[in-house]
Amino acid sequence: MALRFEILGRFNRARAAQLTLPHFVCQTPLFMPVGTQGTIKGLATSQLEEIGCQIILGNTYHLALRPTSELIDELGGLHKFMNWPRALLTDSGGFQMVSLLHLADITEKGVTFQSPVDGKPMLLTPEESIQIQNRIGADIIMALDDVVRTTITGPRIEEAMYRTLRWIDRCIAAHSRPHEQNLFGIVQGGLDPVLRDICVRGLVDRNLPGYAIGGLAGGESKDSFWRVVAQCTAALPEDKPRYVMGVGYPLDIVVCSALGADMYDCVYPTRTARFGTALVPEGVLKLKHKAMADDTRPIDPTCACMVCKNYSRAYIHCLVTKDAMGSQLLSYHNLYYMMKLSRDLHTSIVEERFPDFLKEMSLNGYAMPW
Ligand code: PRF
Ligand code: ZN
Repeated sequence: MALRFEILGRFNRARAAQLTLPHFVCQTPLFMPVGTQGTIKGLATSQLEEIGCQIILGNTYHLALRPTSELIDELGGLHKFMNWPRALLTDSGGFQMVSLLHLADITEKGVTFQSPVDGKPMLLTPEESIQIQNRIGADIIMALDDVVRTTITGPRIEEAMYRTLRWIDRCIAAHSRPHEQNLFGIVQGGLDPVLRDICVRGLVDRNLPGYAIGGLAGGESKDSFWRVVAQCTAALPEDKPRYVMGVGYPLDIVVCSALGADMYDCVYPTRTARFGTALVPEGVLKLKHKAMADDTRPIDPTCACMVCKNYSRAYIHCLVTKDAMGSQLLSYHNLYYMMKLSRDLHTSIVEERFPDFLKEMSLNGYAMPW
């Protein structure tokens, strides 16, 4: 195991912890921005440090195609290649193929797909996914899982859950750097509590350094989503980090943290920035709106970020859709917002003020589900 997880405070099921990884000591709950080709679109790694990012996500699938994991390995690993001194996590690649390439096909061997480079059929096995992730060198690597949409029903959900359990053993056997990299297992099982329970138990038996809850944020109702998270966090070990994959919206992160989850990742803050939307305490602010054209206020007058200290809504309105700087400034602010949200969650739990934090958030106009 290459991590330490120390719980610093709790409120009911919520916890605030210190997660010590090979490259960085992180505070949880934490949000991980998503990079694809070894970059968070539009931001330099020095800016990510300035914003307070502790750990960022890289995608095995994208990195394996270009520049290839062999080259990253030769050049000293992804940390060095992208000049990021803090923690990194790589996803196993299967989910990206299934969600990006509808041509992907899953068999017991692995995930087969057509190469977007030359159209040739390719196969990603659990062993290869781990070998690639070992070469890339992230602090946390993810098991290859069989992901199906939560909105489908029937035997395919059960097949995918059992296959994910069979694949975890192939992943564990293939992992060559357990003292430098942490392999997390992924709980699947759709919205079925019986299948989720079997999957949690199966993974917990393998005594992994951390666990992810997968297969969510795919169009299911909030109620079903929260129910699965609540069930999984209640059954996963107290002393290991819990990561809800592909989540999410600020409110989802608050709710999942209240339910005992610790880690999150989502393209939302940076993707929505590229569409001209800023995250603010009241929800969202659309910078494309014509009301912004002569608005001299910062995006969020209560925000201490470089963008809010230096630029007006009017200026960003003018840039948005016309110059890359518009989406860069918005991505900077949005990630700063997510980092502040993570920090506020952490400190309010440690300082036993979590209920006050929830109340303040609802006063800002967020409708809470309780
Ligand atoms: N599995 C993997 N990556 C993911 C997910 C998953 O279930 C999700 C949730 N839909 C986001 N990213 N490997
Ligand atoms: Zn700001």
